[in-house]
Amino acid sequence: MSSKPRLFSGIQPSANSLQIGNYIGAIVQWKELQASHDAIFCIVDLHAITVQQDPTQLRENTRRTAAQYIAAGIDPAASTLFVQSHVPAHPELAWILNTITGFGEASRMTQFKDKSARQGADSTTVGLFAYPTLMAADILLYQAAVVPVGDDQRQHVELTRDLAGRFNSRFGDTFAIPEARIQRETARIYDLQEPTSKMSKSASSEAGVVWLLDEPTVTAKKIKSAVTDADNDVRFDPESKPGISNLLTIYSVLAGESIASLEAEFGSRGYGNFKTKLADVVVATFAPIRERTLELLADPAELDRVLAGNADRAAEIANRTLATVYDRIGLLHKA
Ligand code: AQP
Repeated sequence: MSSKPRLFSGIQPSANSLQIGNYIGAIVQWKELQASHDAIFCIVDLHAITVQQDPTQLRENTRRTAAQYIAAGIDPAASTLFVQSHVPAHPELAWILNTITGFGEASRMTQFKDKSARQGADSTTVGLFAYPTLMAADILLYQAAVVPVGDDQRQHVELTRDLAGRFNSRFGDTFAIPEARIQRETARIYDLQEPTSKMSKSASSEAGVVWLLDEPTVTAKKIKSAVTDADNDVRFDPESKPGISNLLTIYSVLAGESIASLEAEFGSRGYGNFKTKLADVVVATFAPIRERTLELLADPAELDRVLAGNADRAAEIANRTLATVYDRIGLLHKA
């Protein structure tokens, strides 16, 4: 077993491309942490089906998500990169956790409240309500110490910690208590057309979302059409200048330059010049990832083989934890 701290994180294959918020909020951290951690990265397809998915599209999106992880720099030989539904211990542990989760505490999850409000009561499922306990199972099965996520997932990791502590005190020490790791400055990338809403795969309008697999010309056009305020001063002020502040964050992460130095460089030279340079930076980052993704997708059998081998590695760890859990709660061993 590795002596490095264990890390777990995942992304839903809920669209045919990731968006740059997923990259900046999650994958950038994953890449930094994969050398110093025993890292497990999951494509959480069972989470994706908590909202309606087209079956053919879901299968395709799952491969596309895997290919984007690898193309963006996740190494499936060094880290464990697998598809959630390939390891049945995930929904099995989630069921156990459902039985120690209060209805009230699950009802307080803001992501559920937001998504269910957007969808309306009739299309909101029990699966969406139980999303956080499945996420807790994902993390706890691997005894993960660290969970790098964007800010929107903070509350789910808190619930995971509560459930782990509750299980441990009721049934004896079983789970490691994980820590969320949230990069504060990049925790939330906002929609380019609605800079007070999080950029999201399920956004209602395409124009505000930059997809990793967008053609470079499309990416550049979206950046240049991003909503900004009228005063033309490139300054970081999320309260009164959310649009330009969001663009500064994106520029800073992708170019590895501080916000202060970008303000000094672009300050009063106007938004047009800044947006043109930012479009170049974004295209330079994502064009090679896009090309590599398309290459990987050209050989789906090889991709499936890599995912299957990684799922076996993941299942070995997950099944050990699940067996301990079943034993602790008193389920009868099969003879
Ligand atoms: N806008 C964002 N800024 C920073 N981080 C973000 N993440 C998502 N959007 C942003 C981070 O990406 C990881 C995986 O997200 P997910 O796909 O599991 O679920 P999500 O957070 O609900 O992402 P989306 O894109 O909004 O998907 P849909 O629309 O399907 O719900 C997480 O670490 C998340 O914090």
